[in-house]
Amino acid sequence: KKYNVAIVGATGAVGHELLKVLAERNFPVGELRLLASQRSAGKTMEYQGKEYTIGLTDENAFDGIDIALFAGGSASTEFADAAVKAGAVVIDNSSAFRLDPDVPLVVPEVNPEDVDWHKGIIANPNCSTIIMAVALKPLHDAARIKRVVVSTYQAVSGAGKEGITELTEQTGQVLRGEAVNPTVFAHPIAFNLIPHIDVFQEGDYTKEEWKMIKETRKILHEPDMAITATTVRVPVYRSHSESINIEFDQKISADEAKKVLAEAPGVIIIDDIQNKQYPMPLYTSDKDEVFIGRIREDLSIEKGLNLWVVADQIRKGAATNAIQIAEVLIQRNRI
Ligand code: 11C
Repeated sequence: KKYNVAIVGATGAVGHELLKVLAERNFPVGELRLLASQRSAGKTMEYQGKEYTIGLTDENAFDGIDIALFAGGSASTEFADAAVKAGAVVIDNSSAFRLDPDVPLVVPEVNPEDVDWHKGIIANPNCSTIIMAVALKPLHDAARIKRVVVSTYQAVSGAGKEGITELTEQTGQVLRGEAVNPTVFAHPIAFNLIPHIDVFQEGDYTKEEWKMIKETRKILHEPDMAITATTVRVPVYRSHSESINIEFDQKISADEAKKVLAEAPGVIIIDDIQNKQYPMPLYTSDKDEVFIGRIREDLSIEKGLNLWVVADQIRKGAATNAIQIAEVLIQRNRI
């Protein structure tokens, strides 16, 4: 069976990646409809050697569509309901519905069964949340997590194509001794780190930090799990990195953790310190897995681990996860 697929926001960084991943995974696409805002409607994009003209996203754009992949942004609040009314299942990469109790928030390696209770919309979590959840779930099953302390090192492409352009331009400007003019980020990002992603909210945490806390609790079905986060933008093009400290209820050694993670779905361990092997964003990009290394016991507490986790946030953190959700929907007969 084939499915008619719409991509809303096809021209952005996530939209491009959605198209790439659909093709790579040989997703059973029937009709493909590429949609965007007025600014991009009428332009063309290619999929499997065929040219597609981008249509305008509006209420009537979803007739006959089975799966509507929303790349993110304000289109979701504006048009997700219209897509559902037209009979499509929406897989939404924006933050609009993630914490809605009527909307499943799904990472297929972690909580695939949550797609079963969807009412038309399934939310794709925030990129840094997805990456962390894939690493936490197998360890939580093995030794019950008590508390998580995470610090992120997030690539500029998390802010879209404009983030990449800003880093490139500023790097050139700094090297030529010219002044830089930040527009995407609050401060210069070239040769700098910015401990501020998205807006500041309750308790002086950023929205990105709250996403990591609240979304992880929902995905793991642990509404009270103690999680604290510091999210930082770094001058890296692609792949988010995370330093994760975990305290457990039960003792788990580094060796046991390595065994558990080696068998976990969607995880690749790179942890060979003798040969200086550990995950790095330069080498994890354009890949679908979550890479974990520097797996070691936290010697300051009795039952703790430290991990270094890296993954391509546009792939596993967005496009790949969304398409995996569509695959799970098909496997579980929920479409
Ligand atoms: C970033 N995590 O790296 C953000 C981008 O909630 O899907 C993704 C925003 C979201 O800037």
